[in-house]
Amino acid sequence: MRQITVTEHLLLHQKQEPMATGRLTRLLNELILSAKIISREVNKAGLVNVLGNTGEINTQGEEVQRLDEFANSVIIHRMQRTGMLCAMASEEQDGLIDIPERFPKDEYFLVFDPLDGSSNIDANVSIGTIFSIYKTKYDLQGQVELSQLLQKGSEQVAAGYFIYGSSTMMVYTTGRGVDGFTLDPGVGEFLLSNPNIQIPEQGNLYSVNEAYWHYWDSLTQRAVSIFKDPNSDLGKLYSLRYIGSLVADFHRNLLYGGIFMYPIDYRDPKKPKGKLRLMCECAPLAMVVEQAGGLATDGKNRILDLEPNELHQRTPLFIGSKNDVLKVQEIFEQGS
Ligand code: P6P
Repeated sequence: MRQITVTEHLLLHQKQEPMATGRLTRLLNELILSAKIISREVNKAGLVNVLGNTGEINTQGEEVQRLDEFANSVIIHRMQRTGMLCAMASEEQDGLIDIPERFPKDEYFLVFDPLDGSSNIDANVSIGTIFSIYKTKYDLQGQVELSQLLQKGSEQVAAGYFIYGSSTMMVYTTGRGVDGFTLDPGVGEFLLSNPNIQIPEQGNLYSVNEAYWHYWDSLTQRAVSIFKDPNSDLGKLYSLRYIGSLVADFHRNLLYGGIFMYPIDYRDPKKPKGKLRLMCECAPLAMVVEQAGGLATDGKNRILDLEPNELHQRTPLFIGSKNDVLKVQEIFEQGS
């Protein structure tokens, strides 16, 4: 079968969009180049002493790994030159990333997590880049304000991730289904490998860090317990799979079926809404999973309906196969 490259796929989709101007295609192509550069470094990380901590602390108070910094700077460097963006925001940086005056601007806003799961870099566990693209609604003359950019996930025009694992893959959606591409390092192209991904309606995997059991409220404990109760009405036995790398856990569940949960826990009073960030992690993955037939909630509310009030707003996350997420929602609704 003739292999379709992601660039061809983007152009095909662009032709099918009557209003398409090619700007989003240009933006995604630049992101793809960034991911190829990051993939090259991730895949040789163990060899060129790129590993190890810089000793710096990022906006989330986490140790910044050299590859984190590298990925962040590659994306910023390449994307600011596209002329398609009015601003960017990175999980690694506190505030907005402005586009320098010397570059043209346009109406798109890119939010990204440059290298999620980076604490696993030294152990060669799969890690990923998550991206989310919005169109701004305001005439952006001059300095863009954050308030003009904070939009709920349902407003995304594109979202997806790159996963750097046994192979490097890109999974993305522009609202017309979800497709997966695998990088052929020999030719340096992402080739269509998983067309029209559909997540199984019910899985048999649940992903959660059970070490936090005693920091969860009783409803959360009940929601997690359902997946290991042989007498539950889920009707099947589940396995626990948790890598501690969101993109890797999400990607496996997307393909095999299952639910990933990162509930609110009461360990850290500074994180009353849980650990994961709404705009650069949860909303893009929620768009992907919904386009693949799954669901994503904060336990009660659809992730894509949550209105962000701040850039690094956190949210609890229950995401994956429709029936599994609905089961959790049923438990939370019973308890409210
Ligand atoms: P915990 C990685 O730091 C990350 O943000 C996600 O990739 C991952 O799902 C989560 O944190 C793991 O968190 O608390 O289980 O170690």
